[in-house]
Amino acid sequence: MNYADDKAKYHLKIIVCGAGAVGKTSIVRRYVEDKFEFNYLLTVGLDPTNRRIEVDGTLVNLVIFDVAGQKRFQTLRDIFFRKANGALLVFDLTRSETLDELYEWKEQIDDRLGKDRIPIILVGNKSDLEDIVRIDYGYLEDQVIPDFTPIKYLETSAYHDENIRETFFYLTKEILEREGIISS
Ligand SMILES: Nc1nc2c(ncn2[C@@H]2O[C@H](COP(=O)(O)OP(=O)(O)OP(=O)(O)O)[C@@H](O)[C@H]2O)c(=O)[nH]1
Ligand SMILES: [Mg+2]
Repeated sequence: MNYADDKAKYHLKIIVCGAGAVGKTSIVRRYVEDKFEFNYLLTVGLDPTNRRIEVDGTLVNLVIFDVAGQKRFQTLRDIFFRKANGALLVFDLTRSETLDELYEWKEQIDDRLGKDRIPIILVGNKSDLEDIVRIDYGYLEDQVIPDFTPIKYLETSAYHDENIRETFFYLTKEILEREGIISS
């Protein structure tokens, strides 16, 4: 695959972390291809794609690394984390156990890249299912969100295309601001 984008001056690596079936691939697919698939096709290994984004007049090429959430595919994690500029930490709003696994992802980010060194957005996905069952927001606000020190917490739906572009926009903007490329 070719990630070259001559018009973009900056290339940022975004990693998408989270347990199996939380919707990592669906979020990326919605963002890059504007498509959604109901069938679960689990990711094996690494699956990088790219998309151009403009923030405050600055053109950026995002190289988005989607990864297998299932623990049996952990061998490629070195390449996955290497030189990441920002991360999405994704859990499934209908399955609280996916939050427990997110603590392990956060630990790996801190270990490999330095504690709180890269900006993180905490993403609660599948917000379209909230009428069925969802993790209590008060609990998230009090007990969970502070643990991840995210720049933002966003609830998304890859299915309904809700907050997907916003997620990538806010993360990119924060990275560019921290690098001094755009002013805050
Ligand atoms: N209702 C609903 N279903 C979703 C949403 N996002 C993903 N799904 C479904 O959840 C299942 C898993 O989605 P994936 O995107 O493959 O999950 P993943 O995190 O990439 O899983 P792994 O590759 O195994 O780590 C699929 O059946 C999707 O259709 C959403 O926003 N709403
Ligand atoms: Mg996947």
